[in-house]
Amino acid sequence: MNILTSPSQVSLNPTDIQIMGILNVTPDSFSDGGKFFHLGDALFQVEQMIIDGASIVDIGGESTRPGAADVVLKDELERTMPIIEAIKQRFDVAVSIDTSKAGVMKEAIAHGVDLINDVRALQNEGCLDVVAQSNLPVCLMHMQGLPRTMQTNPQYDDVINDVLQFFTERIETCQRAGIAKERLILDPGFGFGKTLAQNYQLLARLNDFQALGLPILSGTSRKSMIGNLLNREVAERLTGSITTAILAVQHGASIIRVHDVKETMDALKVLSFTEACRSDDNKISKKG
Ligand code: 9MG
Repeated sequence: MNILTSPSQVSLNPTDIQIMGILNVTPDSFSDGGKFFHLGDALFQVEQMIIDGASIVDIGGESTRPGAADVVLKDELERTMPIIEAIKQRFDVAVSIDTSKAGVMKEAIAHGVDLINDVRALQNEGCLDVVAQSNLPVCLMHMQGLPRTMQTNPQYDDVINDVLQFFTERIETCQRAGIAKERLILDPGFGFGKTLAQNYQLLARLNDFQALGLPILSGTSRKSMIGNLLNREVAERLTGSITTAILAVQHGASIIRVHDVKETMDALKVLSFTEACRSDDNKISKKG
């Protein structure tokens, strides 16, 4: 495994491990209380994430936490475009737009983003066409229901098979729309219409999705699947977040979406060095 730290493009090679740092620019962002909503604060946070090892910064102007209300196009554009522009002017980092709106995707592409991250997997009107007209990679996330109600009573015949089927259908739909399979990234959508046990089943069997031959993105950072298991408030979920990030990489994920970049990077370095030492071939130079 190879931890990428400073490419300005997203790697779609599953042996390259990348940290995607989260920058929510929503006033009600669940784990940072919206404190990075001001441009200067947001840029400071981005710079720190890059120093700490993020190779992708994910910008989201719509809260997707359970129960969140919808945001209109104009508000989402006003929240996200200035920060995308400012990051692109100042930093050499890949920028991802977290949106499900075709209008936001279109503007973000015009502003030079490097990745589309859609928690609705391009199912909203116009999204397939906008992405097909670009050459960008796109993350297709699985969600059952919609953020407002998704945690009410999630139902699956078999969560692994159902998510696999969903991905198979979305991959085919994307290809038919003119989006090459090689541009796709898959994400099981931890916390998006799943019970606690279903989330951990997905984590334990993340490898099953490798059968589809695409990179896997995992986002568990500070989520309820950690809080509810450990009985921890959002501010106390760091250990659980790092543990699930490392498990996800061990189970096949290559892009890890996190709030705590520095701590996750430390854990990844430990994992990577351990893996490198698996074959004792005297190529390892670190002492201690
Ligand atoms: C925007 N967003 C919130 N959680 C996410 C997750 O788990 N994956 C992806 N791709 N996006 C997410």
